[in-house]
Amino acid sequence: MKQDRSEAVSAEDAAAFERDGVVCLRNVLKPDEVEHLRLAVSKQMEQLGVSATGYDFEALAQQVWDTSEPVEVGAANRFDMQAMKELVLSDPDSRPLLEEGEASKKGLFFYDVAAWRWDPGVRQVAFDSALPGIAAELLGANNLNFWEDTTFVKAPHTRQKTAFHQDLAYFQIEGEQCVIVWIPLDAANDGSGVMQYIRGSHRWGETFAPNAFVSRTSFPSSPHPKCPDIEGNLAAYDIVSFQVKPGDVIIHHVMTVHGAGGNRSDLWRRAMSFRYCGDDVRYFDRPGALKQAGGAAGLRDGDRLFSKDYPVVWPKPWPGFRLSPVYDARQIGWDLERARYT
Ligand SMILES: O=C(O)CCC(=O)C(=O)O
Repeated sequence: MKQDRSEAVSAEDAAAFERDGVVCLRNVLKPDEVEHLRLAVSKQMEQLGVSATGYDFEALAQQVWDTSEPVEVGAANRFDMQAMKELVLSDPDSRPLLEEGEASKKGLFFYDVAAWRWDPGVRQVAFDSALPGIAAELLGANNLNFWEDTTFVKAPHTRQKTAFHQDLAYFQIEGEQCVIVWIPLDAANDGSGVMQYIRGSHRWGETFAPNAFVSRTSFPSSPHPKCPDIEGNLAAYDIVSFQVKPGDVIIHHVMTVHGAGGNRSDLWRRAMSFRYCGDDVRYFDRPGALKQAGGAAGLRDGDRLFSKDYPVVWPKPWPGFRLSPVYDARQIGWDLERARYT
C-alpha cells in the first residue's frame, strides 16, 4: 500500500541521502514534540545510577583508563564494562578519545535506551510525528517498524568523543533498509559535538564490528572487522557535519560511518536517536550485537519485525491516524505502576 509521503523530503534531499548516506532536514519537529523528548531525557537522567540502561560514558572512560580502580556502573547492566575495560586495556590499538584540554570534572556523556517503552511523549514523536513518513520516503519503504530510541547527552565541557562507528552490527537485524534519525534537543555545532559523518561510507560494502563508543576497541564476539582509525586520520576522510537547532533532524543510513567530538562549549548537547526499519530488514540474533532492552518479542532469525516490540509506524491505516494514543504499553511487558518490565 503506497501512501502519500512526506513533503519534508525534496528531490534534492532524497538525492543527497542516496549519494552521501546522510541528510539534514530543517524544521521537521514541532516545539512541543522536541519538548516531549527533552522531558523523557530528563527523566532518564534522574535515574542514572539506578536504572538498568543508563550510563555516563565520560566517567566510565576515565575508569577504563585508570588501571587502579574497577569500573562502577551502579545498577546498569546492558554492557559488561569490567570485561570491556580489560579488553580495551589489552587492545594495542586503543587510546583515550578525548578532546584536547584540561581534565574536567564537569563532563558527562549520558547514554540510555528505549524511553519509548515507558514514555507516551516519546511514542507520540516516534510513531506520529513527520518522522515515519520521512524515513519511509528516504528508504523507499512500504512498511516501517520502529526499532528503538537511544539518548546521547554531552554536558558542557565533556571531553569524551563518540568513537567513529557504523550502526548495523549493533542491531539484531540484517538488511539495509534502516535509517537513524539524530534529533538535537539543543542547538549543536562542531564545538558542542554535533555528529560527523563520512560521506558515501554507506557504499563501502563493508560491515564493521561495534565498539564501546569510548574506544575503537570492538566487541570480541563480533565477526566483523574493526572500523578504520578515522580519529587518527581525519584529513583522509570526507567528513560532513551540520549546524543544527531543535526541530531539525539529521538522518543517516545504517551503513554510514559516523562519530562525534566532545562538547567544548558552555551549552548542553542533548540528543535522541530514533531507528526505523523498512521492508528488507529481518530479525537476526547477530553475534556481537547489543541485546534489545525489553526483549525481541519471540522473533527468530529471518522473521520480519512485525510484533508488539517493533510497532508498525508506516503506513498509517488511514490519513490522520495516530498510533500513540492507542498503543498499550502493557502489551510490551511494561508495568506502568512500578515503571519497570514485568
Ligand atoms: O550522539 C552521539 O554522540 C552518538 C549518536 C550515534 O552514534 C547515533 O545516533 O547513531
